[in-house]
Amino acid sequence: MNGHEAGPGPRFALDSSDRTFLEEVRRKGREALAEVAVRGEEGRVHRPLVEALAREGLLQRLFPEDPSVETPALDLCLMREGLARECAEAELALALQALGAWPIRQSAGAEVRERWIPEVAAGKAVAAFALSEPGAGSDPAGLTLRAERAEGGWRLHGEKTWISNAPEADVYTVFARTSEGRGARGISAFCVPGDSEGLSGEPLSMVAPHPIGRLRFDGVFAPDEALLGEVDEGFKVAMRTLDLLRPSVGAMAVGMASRALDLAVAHAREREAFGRRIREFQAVSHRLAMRWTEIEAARLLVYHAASSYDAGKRPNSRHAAMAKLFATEAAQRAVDDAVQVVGAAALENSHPLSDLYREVRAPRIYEGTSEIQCEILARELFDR
Ligand code: COS
Repeated sequence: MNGHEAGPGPRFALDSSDRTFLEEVRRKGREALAEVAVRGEEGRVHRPLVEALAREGLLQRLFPEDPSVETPALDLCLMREGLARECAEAELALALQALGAWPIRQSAGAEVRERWIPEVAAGKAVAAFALSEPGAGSDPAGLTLRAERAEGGWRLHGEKTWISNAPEADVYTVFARTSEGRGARGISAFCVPGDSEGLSGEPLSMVAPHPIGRLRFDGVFAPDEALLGEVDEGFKVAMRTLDLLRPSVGAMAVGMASRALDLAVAHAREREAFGRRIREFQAVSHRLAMRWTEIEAARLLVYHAASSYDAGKRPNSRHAAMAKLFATEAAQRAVDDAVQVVGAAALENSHPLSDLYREVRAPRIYEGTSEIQCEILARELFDR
């Protein structure tokens, strides 16, 4: 540590315990998780990796044993940033446990919560968040999977698609229509075990390897206790989940972009063309300087969104939207420019930049497209 870092540090920066945690996560990603990750099957849930996340103590940090203690948003962001830089598969597996199980931890009754959360935190149960449908992604208020009243509970009929960890997850948070004609005000959330009778599905193959699939509900029974929160209040369960998760998508984007920048800088330092190192061409060095600045700006927005969430700000939609929007768009530019600097070698499938190039595209779409983040911000900008 140099003299500048020994003091309290600048006001808008991580404190030393956060920085230490980030470094520790990176080390775990590099040393313990990467070697487990390579043994996974592309596009499928990798259970040994989920268990390894628990062995390394990361999942437990997201699900504190005391249910009255909130999931720490900044810790989630630091984990996603650190893992995205070192081991993308581990990052994704961790994020999906948070996304799928947080609504259960937050909104289930004690029995359902205690049935699932300890197993999710121990990496023994895999969780998933089932909101999107073939006809409702950006506008989940239009979802049509319906839950009909039945003796002792509900019966679910319909389809979900682009559900990460489906169809292999052990437990799903499922959003279903309980009142017709009421849009966002007629949706309820349910906790549905993956082995429920009438639940089936198949995996989908995407641009980047990602465990994701479709689900079909043919009269799946959900008992009354499976309801998460109140009847017709499920849309808010979804939005509260996204308030926590969206900054962390930004954090993952920061991690990816930082890795891309590292690779481009290392290349530009060594690579020679026209009799000199290519870093000496300003078209290269200034381009990377711009991307570095954007990554740092994204990082600050992410830390700010997460810290304001941890400070109790609800809803945190403005900060969450800004962090996700800016960081995912900046990451796309960073990865694209890194590919441009490294050139054809970056497009060989064995090059880490080719993986990043495929992986960086989806975060601008899932958990709310960039346009949806702008819509959230525009409404607040004009209505406040
Ligand atoms: N926290 C708590 N409640 C919230 C909330 C939040 N962050 N955001 C909205 N709500 C509440 C509103 O207060 C409103 O409650 P009342 O019925 O009591 O008035 C209700 O939810 C409906 O809100 P709104 O009218 O704003 O809903 P819209 O249908 O207009 O949708 C957006 C708003 C566009 C923001 C929403 O549809 C969205 O986020 N879309 C993207 C979804 C997404 O991420 N899809 C990807 C799938 S998940 S991988």
